[in-house]
Amino acid sequence: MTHTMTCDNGFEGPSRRTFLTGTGSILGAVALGGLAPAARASASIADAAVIPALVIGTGYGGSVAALRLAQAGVDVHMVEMGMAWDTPGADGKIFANTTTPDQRSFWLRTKTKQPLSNFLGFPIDKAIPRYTGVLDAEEFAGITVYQGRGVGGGSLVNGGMAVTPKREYFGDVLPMVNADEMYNRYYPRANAELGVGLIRPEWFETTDAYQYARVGRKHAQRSNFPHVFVPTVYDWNYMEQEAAGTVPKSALIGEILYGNNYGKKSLQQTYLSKVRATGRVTISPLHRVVSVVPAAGGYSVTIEQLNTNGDPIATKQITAAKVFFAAGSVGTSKLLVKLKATGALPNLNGEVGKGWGDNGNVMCGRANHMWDPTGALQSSIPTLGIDNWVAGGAFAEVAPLPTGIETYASFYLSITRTPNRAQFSWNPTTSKVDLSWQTAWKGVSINAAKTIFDKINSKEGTIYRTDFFGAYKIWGDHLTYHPLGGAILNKATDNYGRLHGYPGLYVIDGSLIPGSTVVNPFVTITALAERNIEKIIATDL
Ligand code: FAE
Repeated sequence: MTHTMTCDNGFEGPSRRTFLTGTGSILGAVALGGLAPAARASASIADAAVIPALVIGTGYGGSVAALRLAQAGVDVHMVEMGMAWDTPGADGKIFANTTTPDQRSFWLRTKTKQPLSNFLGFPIDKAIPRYTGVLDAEEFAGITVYQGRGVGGGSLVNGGMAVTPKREYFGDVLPMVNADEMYNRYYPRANAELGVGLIRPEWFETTDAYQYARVGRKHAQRSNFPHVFVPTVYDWNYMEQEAAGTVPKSALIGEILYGNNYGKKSLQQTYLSKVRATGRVTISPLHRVVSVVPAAGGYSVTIEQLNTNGDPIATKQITAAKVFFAAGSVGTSKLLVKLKATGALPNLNGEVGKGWGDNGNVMCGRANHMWDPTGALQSSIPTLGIDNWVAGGAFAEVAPLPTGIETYASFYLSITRTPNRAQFSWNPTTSKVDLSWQTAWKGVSINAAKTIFDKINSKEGTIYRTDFFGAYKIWGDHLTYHPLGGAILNKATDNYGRLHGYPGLYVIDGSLIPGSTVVNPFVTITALAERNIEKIIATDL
């Protein structure tokens, strides 16, 4: 594998970030005042509105669809169940720090559910007020699926790792899509629009903030694993200024999981800022689509307006000629499965709800020797990955543990090759959508990750940390950050996301992708959306 420093078609990267967190007492982070340059929310959609195009969700797929439709002259309404995230809280900041979660941090929970639930053996989750916060830890029987909630979708909370899969693996990701078109046209377009860039190598080698990544690289090298620098959408110049103390800090004070107040180019700074500039798009935050049924003029869509307690405060019925499902893999799949089963869209085919995967996510930590400190200062944006995809089916991101103290730990999120795929189905007893994922299925991913970390531990004379996910639990095997699938391209839809059985209904998000992107998914979701919307605009409008 290449040790490439280029981003396009380059490598795949490791995974996403994430981590940690803790309580203010354990982790000493700080916060400065100031606001992110967030986009403004627009007026909310009117009851009985009749519109040409409705986009459900404001993540990657939804933002691409809205921008290209608006540029083609179509008026678009975007409906988003989460908040606008354009107004600072009492502390002068829009988003809470990862180390000090508060009501802004979680979607409708009274206790945090942090991906890394323990530290030094102690549980670190804490009580918070119920609120329409930015990170949803959505629980299914066998897995917790983390997702962003708000205008910008997953881009609000994700690690910003912007990775294009290596071309030789693209056939494993989207075998039904022409790779030449993707690599010549749509991946470059997505990378350019998202503002993807690489860390300056000289800075990487010298800054305290990436000591943890340099230690991770050294251990990988000593076990003969190739490493790669992973492109991100964080503004690297800004991070260097953070280190120099000339701008308010974000990545360097551990902001990430509950939003970055500065530095990260979320969709609000990229696609959605262009969306607003068209003047053709309205965004309704705190509005949740609950039904779509055929009607004269297209589709009748029922939308609930929510308060910040998550309760419906109004119901709106609108008519849209075209409806784009961009509610994310879980959101879109749940809607379609429910609408098919309850008779709203009975002609959706039997593929709806199928082919869901977790991108093989699994996390672990290693305990380093005292002579290998990983640093008290750790940038929250990962930028280094270890590649053992060909030999072991694992790609591991060297992730931060930005606790503010020296932990002597290396922490990793691995993306692994796994054959396991689950199905969403309607449960008439609970009137909810279930997911058939089983926790034991993560065993394949653990074994893949072990091809890297057993070898490194053996070479370094080190052991796994057992204090991050519960008492004596090595593997973070209970979650995913990368839900993919549920309305697979060319199965539930045609080859461009048109839902079978219903002209004018489209899927344009991560639910089109059959369970794995081999690397972090959002660049592929964006590029596929660019491909599909171009065809739809050319032929259906
Ligand atoms: P998504 O971005 O999830 O947007 C869907 C939107 O629809 C959300 O804003 C929902 O609130 C909204 N919605 C859902 N249901 C409804 C409804 N019924 N009515 C109205 N609105 C609704 O979808 N990926 C990477 O490539 N690199 C990373 O470093 C990375 N790190 C991550 C870290 C975390 C903590 C998490 C949670 C995810 C991370 N991801 C990362 C995954 C990435 O964010 C995710 O694949 C994309 O956001 C999915 O894009 P979609 O457009 O499919």
